[in-house]
Amino acid sequence: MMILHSNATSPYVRKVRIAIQLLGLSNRIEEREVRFRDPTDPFHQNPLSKVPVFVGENGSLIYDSPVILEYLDHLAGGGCIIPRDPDARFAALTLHALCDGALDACVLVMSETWFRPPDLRVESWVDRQSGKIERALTVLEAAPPTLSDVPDVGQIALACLLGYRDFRFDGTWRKAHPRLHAWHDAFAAKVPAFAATTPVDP
Ligand SMILES: N[C@@H](CCC(=O)N[C@@H](CS)C(=O)NCC(=O)O)C(=O)O
Repeated sequence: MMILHSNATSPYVRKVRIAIQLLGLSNRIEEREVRFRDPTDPFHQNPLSKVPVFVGENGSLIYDSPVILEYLDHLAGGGCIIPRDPDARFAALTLHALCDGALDACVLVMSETWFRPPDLRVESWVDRQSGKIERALTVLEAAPPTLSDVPDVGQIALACLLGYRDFRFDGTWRKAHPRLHAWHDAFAAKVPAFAATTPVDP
């Protein structure tokens, strides 16, 4: 049995959980919720102490989420969520990188409130990160990706980015981004794993 070291609120883990279901791999992978503060939790085998962490077929340790998605695609035979055609492939990978970059900025914004007392927060830093998120959403709103039969890694990442904006930022993106709103709803209707992985605070 392969293992996904997991967390119910992480958007990066959510990408992996959606991919597992899309690729029909659920019965080969056991999910284990990590205990971040427990130094003996096996996910710390990733020296960065970040989830997701995956243990592959031969016991190999695999991270971070883009690499895990590539491994899952390989397990499923290849060319499923990472297209083989070069144009489609690099479009999907670039969309994936854009959405992950926007997610990184979201997590940095949240970290200001999670880890810093109010008098030590740096507004200019939050504004800088918020600018990245806003510019990414503007570009995506101008041309949302066409939803493919089996969503690729870029589309999975976009759905998880929008889901994270709902979860941690009160869904404020929806009003100014009607095309992304429609895209999000179409993705949710097409991919049951999206609703099944809706994040919840413990
Ligand atoms: N680039 C990584 C990012 C993973 C990441 O930032 N995970 C967060 C949870 S959302 C985490 O584990 N944070 C704990 C920490 O940074 O100490 C990926 O794509 O897997």
